Amino acid sequence: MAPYTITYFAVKGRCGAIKFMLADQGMDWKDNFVDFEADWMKGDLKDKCVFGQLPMFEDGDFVLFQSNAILRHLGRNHGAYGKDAKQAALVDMMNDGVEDLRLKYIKLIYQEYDTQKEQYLKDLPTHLTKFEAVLAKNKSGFLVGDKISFADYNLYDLLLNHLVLCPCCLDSFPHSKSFVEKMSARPKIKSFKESDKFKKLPINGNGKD
Ligand code: 6SG
Repeated sequence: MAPYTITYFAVKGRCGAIKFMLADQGMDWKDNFVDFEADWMKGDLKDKCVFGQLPMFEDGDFVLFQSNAILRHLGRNHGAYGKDAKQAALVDMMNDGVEDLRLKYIKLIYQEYDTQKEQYLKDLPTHLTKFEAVLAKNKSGFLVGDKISFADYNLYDLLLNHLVLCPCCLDSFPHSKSFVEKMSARPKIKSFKESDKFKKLPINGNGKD
């Protein structure tokens, strides 16, 4: 039986990075999809969630909320959290940077898509430049040190979303582009992306991407 269960809406959303990480680390999980109208709005699950939100992650009888806490938990358990305390702090820093951009992306998708997309794409290079500089400096091709970390899966997931939003958004960022290519070429990520588990889910819950 899969050791992990992910309870979330039937979207990639905030579970995209978690699933790339699990797949790449050779871990299986069970998806428990929650229907927004039928289950979430009418049932009592929301009241049982620590912050009234999903995803919920179950590792046996250990239950965890907050997508970034879930990433960190997996990073600790699967050796994807830097090689020492300083690298772990740098991984945290990079993941917080990814979260800052993800929040902007989510705001665009769910609140401002029809009015602000052009402005968002104008501002995007300013944000992407920062990740580009880190990737250019670190010769391993990863964000921190010479090993993959949970922040890499998180950045990868978010860059894929941006490539759907604007297919040429990485054209002036060669290191970011090759980061995405290298991540996509990892055999377990490649086969996960070819699976129904990945393909059947839309990126977001409102049909916008
Ligand atoms: C939504 O915000 O997917 N959780 C979401 N929404 C329901 O009642 N800081 C934490 C974390 O990192 C944020 C959690 C996050 O874990 S994620 C949640 O629980 C609530 O608040 C974004 C996402 N949206 C897609 C979606 C499908 C069903 C509900 C939300 C229908 C489609 C879009 C909105 C309604 Fe929809």
